Amino acid sequence: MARNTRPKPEVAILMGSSSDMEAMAPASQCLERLGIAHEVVVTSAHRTPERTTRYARAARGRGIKVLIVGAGRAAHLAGVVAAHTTLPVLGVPLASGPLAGVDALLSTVQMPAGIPVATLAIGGAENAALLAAEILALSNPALAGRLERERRKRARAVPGVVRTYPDE
Ligand code: RP5
Repeated sequence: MARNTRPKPEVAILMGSSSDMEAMAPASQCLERLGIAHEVVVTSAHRTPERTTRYARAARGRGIKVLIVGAGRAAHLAGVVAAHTTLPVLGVPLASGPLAGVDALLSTVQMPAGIPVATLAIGGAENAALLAAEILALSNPALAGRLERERRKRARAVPGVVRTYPDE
């Protein structure tokens, strides 16, 4: 019988609704580029509160090391997840309502002392993935090397002087 050699996910990307999928896709794409095993889960703090709680409580035992949590509007998903685990929780406020993400930003960033949520920019899914990778790279030198290479690639894409006047 073939053994399942698929690596266990180290990062979980959670979001409150299927409608968040597009905004959170850059997180998954970035983790894939860096070769980090992860899973993407839709679970809601208010529509499926028991499932969300179960997931957060089981995460550490399943080998998850960092949780990226995106939600829009009155975004309490990251805070609820953080309440049930001491794994690092990276919150991504999403622009999904008439307040364009400012509501989600304030809900995510203003956690009372004791239950931390490290909050990214509105729509900051890619940076959340990079930050998760940096956390994992603390104990993974090969990944640290891949992150260095990613930085150099981004630096090469910045052109420097693009115009002089008068021309030579
Ligand atoms: C939040 O409410 C979700 O994270 C989503 O951003 C927003 C709207 O959800 P839907 O009504 O589109 O499912 O819970």
